[in-house]
Amino acid sequence: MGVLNVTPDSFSDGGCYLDPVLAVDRGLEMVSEGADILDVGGESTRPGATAVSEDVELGRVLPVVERLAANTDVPISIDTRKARVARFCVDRGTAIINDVSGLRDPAMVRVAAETGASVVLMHMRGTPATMQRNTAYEDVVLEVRGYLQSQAQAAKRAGVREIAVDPGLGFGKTARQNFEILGRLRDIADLGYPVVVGPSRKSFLGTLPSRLPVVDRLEGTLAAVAAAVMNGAAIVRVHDVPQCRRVLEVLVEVLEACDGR
Ligand code: HH2
Repeated sequence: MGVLNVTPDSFSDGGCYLDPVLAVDRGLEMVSEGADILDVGGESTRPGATAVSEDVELGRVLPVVERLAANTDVPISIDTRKARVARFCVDRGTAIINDVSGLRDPAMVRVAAETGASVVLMHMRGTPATMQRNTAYEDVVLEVRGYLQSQAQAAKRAGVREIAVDPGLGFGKTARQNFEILGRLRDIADLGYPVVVGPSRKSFLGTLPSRLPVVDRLEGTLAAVAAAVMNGAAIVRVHDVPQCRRVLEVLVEVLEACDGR
């Protein structure tokens, strides 16, 4: 899943693709680099980010979603917490709703159920503005797992057809908790839903002794991707598509070579 942030303030690519023409070019470039899904977002959800209005978000994403849907067969995903934004995008060709607030809003559940859109359901505590204030968990993996299970079951009951779950790396978790989630991802994959992970360039990858800035987090991202896939992840959300693709090709060989043993 290639990340396309149409925002001025995303933590690693903010301001790069605010012009819809540049955004669409970047999306098609990621397709040519091997992305199987394009995830378009119009609101940064980095820690401390302030929410944007529905109209601002729609103004950013709709022209991009429309043009991408007309120019590629790769499924488009809309990264939004707002039911109205999701509805407009699905009406214009988006196949997947990526909701970092985990379908907390009943209106979002209705949009997914009524339109038949697939959903990525992610765990986050609070909101992006507050999430890093409360990172105390008794067992982070079990708590995230329990939340994803109950939200997914409720969504199924409400008629949502296809659900993937995401533990929400960096959303209300300490660096160590993010590493623990990656290491114990199998416990979440055991729920039976495809698991999505989004480690790409995140700050927990820069908290190691080497203290790396965003531009130097590619190798850490790829290490996190490898750990996640070996532990059951089905979809990885990344900015650096060709590098990730090459890592995935090797991982697939490793997994296939052991198949059935
Ligand atoms: N992370 C971000 C945004 N959306 N969606 C899912 N399903 N999983 C994630 O881990 C995830 C996500 C944050 O990363 P990014 O889009 O690069 O930054 P920003 O929120 O600043 O736009």
